[in-house]
Amino acid sequence: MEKKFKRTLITTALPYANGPVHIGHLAGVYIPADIYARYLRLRGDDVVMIGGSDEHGVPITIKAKKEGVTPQDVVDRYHKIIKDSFEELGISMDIYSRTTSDIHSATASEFFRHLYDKGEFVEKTSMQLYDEKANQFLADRYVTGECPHCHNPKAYGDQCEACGTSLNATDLINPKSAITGNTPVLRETKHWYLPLDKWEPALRQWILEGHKEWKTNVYGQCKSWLDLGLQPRAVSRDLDWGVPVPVEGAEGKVLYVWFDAPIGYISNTKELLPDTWEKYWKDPESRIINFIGKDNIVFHCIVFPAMLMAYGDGYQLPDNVPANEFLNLEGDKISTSRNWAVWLHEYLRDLPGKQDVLRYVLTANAPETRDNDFTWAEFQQRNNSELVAILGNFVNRAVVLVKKYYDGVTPAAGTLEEVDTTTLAEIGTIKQALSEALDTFHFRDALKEAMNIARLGNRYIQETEPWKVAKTDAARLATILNTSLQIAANLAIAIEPFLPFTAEKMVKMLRLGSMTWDDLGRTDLIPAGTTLGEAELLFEKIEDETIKAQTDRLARIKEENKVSQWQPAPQAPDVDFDTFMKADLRVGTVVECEKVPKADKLLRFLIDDGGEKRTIVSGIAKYYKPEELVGKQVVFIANLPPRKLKGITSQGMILSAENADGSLTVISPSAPATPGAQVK
Ligand code: B3M
Ligand code: ZN
Repeated sequence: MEKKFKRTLITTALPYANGPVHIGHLAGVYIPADIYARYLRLRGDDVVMIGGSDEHGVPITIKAKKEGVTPQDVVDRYHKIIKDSFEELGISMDIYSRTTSDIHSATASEFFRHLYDKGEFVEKTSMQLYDEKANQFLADRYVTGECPHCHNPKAYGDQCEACGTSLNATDLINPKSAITGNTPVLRETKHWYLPLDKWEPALRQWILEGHKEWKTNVYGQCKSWLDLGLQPRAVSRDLDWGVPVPVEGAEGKVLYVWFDAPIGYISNTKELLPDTWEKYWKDPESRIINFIGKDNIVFHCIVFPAMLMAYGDGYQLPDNVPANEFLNLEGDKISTSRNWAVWLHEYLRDLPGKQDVLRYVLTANAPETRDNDFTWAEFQQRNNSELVAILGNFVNRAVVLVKKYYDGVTPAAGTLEEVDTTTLAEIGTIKQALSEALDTFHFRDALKEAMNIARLGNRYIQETEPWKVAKTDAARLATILNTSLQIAANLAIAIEPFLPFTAEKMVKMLRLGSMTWDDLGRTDLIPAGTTLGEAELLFEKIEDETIKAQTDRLARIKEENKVSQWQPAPQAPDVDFDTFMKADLRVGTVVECEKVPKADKLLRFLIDDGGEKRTIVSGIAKYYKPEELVGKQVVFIANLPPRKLKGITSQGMILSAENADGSLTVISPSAPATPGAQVK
C-alpha cells in the first residue's frame, strides 16, 4: 500500500558547473525527475522540484587555471548554459539556483557550525602534499607523477588514466605539482571528519530494514558500503575555492564540495520558499525524493543522511533515491574531458524543435536497471517508427477525419457498439498500469503504457474503418470519430509527463481545457460541437543526413582523441645487449615500389641492399603512394627468415614509426648512406 503524503520535494543532482550537461545526465536524472514531477502535478499533488549548479570543487579550479580565468568565470559560463538548456528541454524545475549564492554559503556554513558546536566532528591531522612555491596544499588532482603500477609518467594524484588504478597523491613516484612543476613536500594539516561509523547502525536500520522497496541497484550499493564498515570522512579541504570553514584557525580551508553540495538542496528550497521551506524538509507528512546517477549513491544514501541525522532538528531523510545506471554513447563511456557526449545545448541548436524526440528516446532507453547505450541509429529509428508512425499518425488521422467529414467540428457519439466500449475501457486498464509504473519510478514501462493509448487508437481506426462507414452510415461515423477524438484526448494527458511539448500541441488541436490525471479515462473530454484547431503534424521523419551529421561529428572527435590522449607505450622489459645485436639492421635504397594486388595495406619493394637486391613486402600502403618512395632510403631488418605474404616472399622488414593517430612514418637516414650499410 502506498503511504499517503501531503507534499513531495523532488531534488535533482546538482550538476558540476565545469561543463554543459549531456544526454547521460538527462537520461540518468533530469528527465526521470521531470516526468515524476509533471505526473504529480497532474495528480494535483503539492510538489516542488528543485535543482541548481554545483559550483565548488577542484575540477572547476583546474579548469579556471587552464583557461587563465577565475573559477567564478567558469561557473558563471556553465551555470547559464545549463540553466537555459534545461528550460528549453522543458525540465520543469521550480527553481534552478547555484551553490555560489549567498543563501547557500550562509546555509552550508551554518550547517557546519551547528555540527561543530554539537561536537559531531572529529578533528584529525594528517600529512599532505604541499607546494612550497605556490604556498598551498595540493588536491590529489593537482599532483602528477609516475604511476606505481604501470609506470605511466603522467598519472594524476587520484587516478592513473593509463591503467585505471585509483591512487592517493602520496603513492606517486616522483610527484610534481601541477601548478608550479615543483616537487611537493609533505606537510601536516588539520581537518574535520564526520564519523560515519557512529551513524552506521542507524543507517543500516533505516536503509536495510526500512527501505527494502528501493531499486535493487541502490539498495545493493548501500548494503555493500554498510557491510564494508563506514569510516570517518573528511568534510574540509585545503583549497581557496568553496565555502570557508566557519571556525577560528581554519584560514585557507573550505568545506569539501560533497559536504556543501547536498546542503544546496536545502538552500535552494529556502530560496524558493523563504517562509514555508521547512515544511518540505521537516514535516513527517512530507517526503523527499532524490533523483541522482549511480555514482552519487553513497553521498545521498550514506553521507548526507548521516549529516542530517547529526544535525537533528527534525530533518527528514529521503523517502526514495531512484538512482539510474549510466548511459553510454555509441558503445563508449560518456566523457566530458574527451568530449564524448551529445551535449544538450548543441542538440537543441542542431535539432531545433525536437525536445520531445530526445525526451522520448532517452526515456524509452533509460538506464534504469543496467547501463545502456545511446546510438543515433536508434534515435532515428524510434522517431520514425514510433513517434511518427504510431503517435503522430494516430492523432493526425483522428483530427484529419473530423476535418474531412465534419468540417473540424466534433460530432456527437450515438449508441456505442462493443468495439467502442471495450476500446474506451482499455484506457482505464492502461491508466492503472501507467500510474503504477510512475508511482514506482519505472519510467520506461510507463512510457510504453502511455504509447499503448496511441496503439489502441490506431487499432481502433483500423478496425472500425471510418472511411468505409462514411459511405453508408452517418450516425455510426459520428460515433467512431467522437470515440477516436476521446482516445486522442486521453493520449494527450497520458503523454504530458513524457512529451510536454507534444501534449501542448495536442491540447491546442483538440481544444482541451485543463488536464488532470483524474480526467484520464474519461470519455467526454471533448464535448460534441467543439471546433478543433489546425491539424498540425506532431513529428516529422528524421532523414539520414541529419543522423550522418551527428555520427560524423562523433567520428571526428574519436580521431582527435586518439591524438590528444596518446601516451607513449609503456617501456618493454629489458633486452640484453647480445640479443639486441643479433638483429642485423641495414640501410637500403628503394629501386621499385608498387601496390600488391588485392591487398590494400601492402606495398612490394625492391631494395638495393648493396648486394643482389631483395624484395620486401611492407604494410604501409595506406600512408604512402608507391611512387613517392622510389629513390628513398629506408632501414630494414636483414636477417629475418623469409616470409610469404600474398604469394610474395618478403626478405626482411622495413622499419617505421607508429604515430599517435595510428599512421606509420618510414624511418630513413638523415643524409644519404651507403646501400647495405649496417645500422649500429
Ligand atoms: N555535482 C556530482 C555529479 O554531478 C555532483 C552531484 C551533487 S548532488 C548534491 O555527478
Ligand atoms: Zn597506471
